[in-house]
Amino acid sequence: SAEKSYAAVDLGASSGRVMVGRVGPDSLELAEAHRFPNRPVRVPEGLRWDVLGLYAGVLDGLRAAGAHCGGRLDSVGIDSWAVDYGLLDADGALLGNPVHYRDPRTEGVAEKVWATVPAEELYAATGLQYAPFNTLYQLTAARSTAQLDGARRLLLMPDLLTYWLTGEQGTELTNASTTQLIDPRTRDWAYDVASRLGIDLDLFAPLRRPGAPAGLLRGEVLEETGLAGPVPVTAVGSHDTASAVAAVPASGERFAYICTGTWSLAGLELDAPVLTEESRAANFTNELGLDGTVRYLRNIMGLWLLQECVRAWGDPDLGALLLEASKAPALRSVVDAGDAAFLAPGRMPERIAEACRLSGQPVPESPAEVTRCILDSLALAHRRAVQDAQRLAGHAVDVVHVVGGGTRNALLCQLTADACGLPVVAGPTEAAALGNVLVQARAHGLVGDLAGMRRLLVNTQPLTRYEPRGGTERWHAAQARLARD
Ligand code: LFR
Repeated sequence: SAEKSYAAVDLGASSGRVMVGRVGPDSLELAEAHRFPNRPVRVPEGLRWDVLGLYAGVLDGLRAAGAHCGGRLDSVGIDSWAVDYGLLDADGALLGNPVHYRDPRTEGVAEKVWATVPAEELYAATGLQYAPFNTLYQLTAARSTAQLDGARRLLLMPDLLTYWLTGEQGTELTNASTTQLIDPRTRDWAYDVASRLGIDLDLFAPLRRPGAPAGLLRGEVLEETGLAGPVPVTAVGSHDTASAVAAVPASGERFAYICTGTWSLAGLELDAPVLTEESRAANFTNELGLDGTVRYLRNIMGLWLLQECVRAWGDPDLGALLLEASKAPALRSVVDAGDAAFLAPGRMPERIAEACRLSGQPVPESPAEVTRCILDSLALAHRRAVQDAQRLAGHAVDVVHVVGGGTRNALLCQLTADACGLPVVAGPTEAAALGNVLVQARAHGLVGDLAGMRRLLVNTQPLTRYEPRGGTERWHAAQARLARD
């Protein structure tokens, strides 16, 4: 038939899922085949990913995906969070457990890097915002460790899983752009930066672009999943945010997006990077997207703040909590949701209370009050990112698209519309999986360019619109409470 079935493996910081996308010339349907928890593990040497557990989840998911479509899949694509990697020895065996980007090993490392390549030069050459976990800093933190010394290959998370599935190695470009070792103008390695910092680019497998073939599922994988071969694996925008932005159901160019989930990634899609000093000071990043696009955005802590509180409170009912939060007084206290001080896990309600106290605001007490403080703070950070991005890139917008897990949070969507003073179009929730599926479909000739992919989304996916309710000056005033130079 004209309809094809694609499996999208989408790995997030707290759960992984395997979705089946059925795509026809005018149709697009997504179904969840399998979902599994992703639990980081703290061992004596630090915070690590359970990569074997993830791979087992991927295999279970592919089996479930096959069962959905009579054992036949037209292709498989993998995306995950960015920056993290596994190291392989000369025999191709994994060396140790991949380090979690929230592991504290990168504390104080950036200053050492900047002593060799000043922060201004680093930004001009790579366009990446400062985040302690950028692969560049992770590799510097790992310098002279037995593991890195013994490594002959570095594979980013989705590329590592692809390697295990197919036996083929590559470095997918959209995710490579989060290493801080890529030049966003040439879309190739930042050779000069790497050599000055003593980072051996031969560790990386050759670059591959979204849509490129990434091998066939190995015989053993077919056996274990019950799939009928051959099943090609296709490189997608393997950075989850690249896939999610590809699935922003925008028409035209005057839009901002916010990819919500553990993180909020808020910004613009541009055709060229913005590498000015002003942009660096505002901590905007230039990650690479599909078809020569640039994801010009800022990382905001996102629903991580709430997830960590909910964990500390012993997992109360989220629906009830959000309902109460919607009735709590608005904008009573806010925190800077962009602050890297919230990066590490643990004691989140106390850390938020502390931030309110330090900025001279009322301290939220009940879970509902803390939740309201978090959502107001996120909406405020969304507003700031959307406004700053427009100014810094000279690119105006009239709508904000919210995609990802946060679309289920109606209060967050409404507050974001209010704060931005712009309509919010919320959906799709599974944007990363949809972007993943659409890039596979495109590689197999089923859909056209990025605009064509987006038209298909607009015509097939349920979207919810939130109008701003006025009162943007209150958000402006709240921002002033946080302002520091
Ligand atoms: C979102 C995301 C962000 C990246 C962060 C860490 O899932 O991929 O884009 O900055 O995780 O990898």
